[in-house]
Amino acid sequence: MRPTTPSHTPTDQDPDTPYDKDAAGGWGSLTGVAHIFGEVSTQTRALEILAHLNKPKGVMCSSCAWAKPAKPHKAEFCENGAKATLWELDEGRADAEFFAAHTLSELKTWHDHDLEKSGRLTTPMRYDPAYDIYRPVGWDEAFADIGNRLKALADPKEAVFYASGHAGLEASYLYALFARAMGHQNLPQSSNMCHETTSVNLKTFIGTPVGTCTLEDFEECDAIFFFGQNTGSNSPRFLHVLKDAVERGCRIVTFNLVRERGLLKFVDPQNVAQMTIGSATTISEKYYQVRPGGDIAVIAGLMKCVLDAEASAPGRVLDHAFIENETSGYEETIAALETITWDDIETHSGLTRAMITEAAEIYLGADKAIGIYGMGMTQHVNGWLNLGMLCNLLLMRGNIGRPGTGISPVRGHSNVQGQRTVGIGEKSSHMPADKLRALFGIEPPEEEGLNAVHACEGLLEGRVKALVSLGGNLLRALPDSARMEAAWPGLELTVSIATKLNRSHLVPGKVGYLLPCLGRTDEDIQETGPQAVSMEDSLSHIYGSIGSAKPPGPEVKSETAIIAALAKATLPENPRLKWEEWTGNYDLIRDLISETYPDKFPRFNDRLFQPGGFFKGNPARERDWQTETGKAQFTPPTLISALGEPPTGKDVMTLITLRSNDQFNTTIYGFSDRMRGLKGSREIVLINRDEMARLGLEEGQKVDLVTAIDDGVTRRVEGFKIRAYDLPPGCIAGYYPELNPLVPLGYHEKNSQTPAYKGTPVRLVSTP
Ligand SMILES: Nc1nc2c(c(=O)[nH]1)N[C@H]1C(S)=C(S)[C@@H](COP(=O)(O)OP(=O)(O)OC[C@H]3O[C@@H](n4cnc5c(=O)[nH]c(N)nc54)[C@H](O)[C@@H]3O)O[C@H]1N2
Ligand SMILES: Nc1nc2c(c(=O)[nH]1)N[C@H]1C(S)=C(S)[C@@H](COP(=O)(O)OP(=O)(O)OC[C@H]3O[C@@H](n4cnc5c(=O)[nH]c(N)nc54)[C@H](O)[C@@H]3O)O[C@H]1N2
Ligand code: SF4
Ligand SMILES: [Mo]
Repeated sequence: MRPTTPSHTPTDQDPDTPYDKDAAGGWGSLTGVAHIFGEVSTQTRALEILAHLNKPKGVMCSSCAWAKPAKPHKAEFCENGAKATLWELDEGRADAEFFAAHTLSELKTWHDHDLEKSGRLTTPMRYDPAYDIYRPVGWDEAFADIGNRLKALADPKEAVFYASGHAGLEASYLYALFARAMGHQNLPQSSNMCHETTSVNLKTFIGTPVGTCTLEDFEECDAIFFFGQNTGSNSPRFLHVLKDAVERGCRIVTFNLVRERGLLKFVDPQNVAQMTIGSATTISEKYYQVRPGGDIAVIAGLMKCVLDAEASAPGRVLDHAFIENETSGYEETIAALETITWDDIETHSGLTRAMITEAAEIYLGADKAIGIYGMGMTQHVNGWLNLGMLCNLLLMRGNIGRPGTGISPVRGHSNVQGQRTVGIGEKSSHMPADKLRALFGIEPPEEEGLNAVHACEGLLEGRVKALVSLGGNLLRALPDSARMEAAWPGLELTVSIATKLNRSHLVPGKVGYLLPCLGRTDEDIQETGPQAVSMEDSLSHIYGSIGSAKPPGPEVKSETAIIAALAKATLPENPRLKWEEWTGNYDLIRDLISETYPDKFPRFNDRLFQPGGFFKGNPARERDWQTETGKAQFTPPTLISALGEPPTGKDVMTLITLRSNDQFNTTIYGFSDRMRGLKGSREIVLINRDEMARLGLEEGQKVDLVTAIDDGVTRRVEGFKIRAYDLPPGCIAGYYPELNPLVPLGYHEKNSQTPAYKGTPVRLVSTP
């Protein structure tokens, strides 16, 4: 697949001032925001809306899922939050006139950046295959036709309802209810490509699908261990928490392939002294450039050091009482650990024993430690063992379920965790059957539904016929994206509910609808007046959010209203499914959420605007282990690497796909990866200089990348430029979503099917 080039010339927009050259935050982040002001014309109220971002009764940032503190700063947002907000407040319009002027074939030649930059969607559209354009359609006609087509499916299980983690809890609950009332739970979500490794495996290990930490833990911990999470780009306000922790003496150790700026040093844009005098806070006291998939080996080494320390000071290092009373599998785990040699550890981690011992000393010196991780751990074939090992390390010293300790996966989309909490998921446990029966008289499906990878397999095999998408850009986000794009037009029906145009909308099914919705910043007025929506953050706190911007057009409807109308048009009459009433008053939906999930959402409406959000609770935090054994589970290290197919042959490299701070997933704001000192084209391959010399490659040379997995499919992307970069040997890096055609659909985490976006074997082929 040949990449599309942007229709404009990417420029250098982010001159860092000299004193924060090497730090994240600071003036650099402010110029990043200014650049978005230049790119999209935004409503004059933009600054006022930003001033209330992430504050009670303001808008909750629609970008990442980081926590919103009870006592916010004056400006409680980061560069990315501002970008996402301004991008949504865009005054440009992709309206009926826009669509009349461009065929989908033409729009397919546009860059992702330019598609979204065409502005907010304003009118419901239906694809006209005769002219290859989208044409306006009335809402009533659209709802009726979609409803009829969903009803006409031979089996409701031929429908798939995808959700990206944006939409609020209210719309998400109705979506999950709609699917089950229709008779399926094919509810894949963006987390299937993200933290599904967490949802499935943490549940097995410690009995909770989410992290155990709250903000208070970060105020008490003595050490934080980071594995494969890029705070500076992906959850920037978390840097303030880390800075405060470092300043009170907490020690931070990071394992990452790339020397990511935010985790090295940080200039606080809220701190006048740091901004003007320019002393940046060192975040990671130790930073180790581990090899891809090398975290199992690293943690095996750390665990060995813990055992050595225990041998020197028996009874003083391990938390014996905790291991005895609260865990199972310890002996088997230690037995497996003992078969691993330091040679294996050094080879697979790329670090020396001395380095790992030095890091272990920090772990041993901490009474309370926290383990943090992100996609560097989850997006691997053996991501399950990455998480198993991190749990092992923490459990050895009782570092879960005590204040100041815990395991903390940093989640992505602003409401990705919450959508799962209110039923978006393929399992019956996501929306309890007894509640569905009692509240609505619905007999829900028992058969497990399809996750993202299984839905794609179903689509390739012709079992999946209709796809509804609540946000997102599935065709760009999925693995094997070129192969999936070829299969997509075989769908009988596609329905996309979206704010902005993206590549997925350009590949409709035989019947294709594009329905414009309000974003979170937009005012949402229904029959009973202005409505709030709500979301859950990475640390399991739930908040209300009220939009106040003028909607992009009179026809644009809220996500809640669109889903309710689709459900009403599809389902048989049932007086207990009060779609219209619920649309008129979202408080009623929150009451239903309380009734369906009484443990997590008691008095939901009363607590909607509690400063800092309300905590939904976490059993592992209380040492209530809801696992099969009723105990926290140690996991024997039966493998030494998280890679599925370690590179064989001299020319095979492990590909990791990265995101820049100038993108939010498939939304490309611009072409500057300021934090990594890269700018201009995104069609680049990063590789270290020794590997360049070994493979006979030169800076700027163009190469094709070909997947080195032999499953009968050729996967190739063409014309990517070589760029020297500080990476461990044996690996190359490039950007998501440009490189997604290379990742095979079947190459995924073993238990959860999370694609192995961080560990795909590929060959570089020089092109003339
Ligand atoms: N600006 C911005 N913010 C975002 C997003 C965005 O696209 N842009 N996306 C949001 C979403 S949906 C998500 S899920 C999160 C993702 O946020 P993160 O979890 O931080 O995910 P990535 O940036 O994909 O990769 C994380 C890091 O893993 C490292 N890494 C790769 N392989 C390995 C490995 O084998 N071991 C170790 N130790 N490290 C490795 C990479 O160098 C990278 O720094 O961010 C959210 N926030
Ligand atoms: N190679 C590779 N692939 C990856 C990853 C990787 O690290 N490497 N990361 C994976 C991860 S972590 C994730 S989460 C997925 C993300 O996959 P998705 O969630 O599917 O993708 P996004 O890019 O977040 O979706 C962007 C689109 O959402 C729509 N949108 C924005 N705001 C709203 C809103 O308020 N409402 C509605 N209805 N629509 C809205 C807009 O139309 C926009 O174009 O990608 C995955 N893919
Ligand atoms: S850290 Fe995340 S939630 Fe907070 S303002 Fe930045 S992007 Fe938004
Ligand atoms: Mo994600």
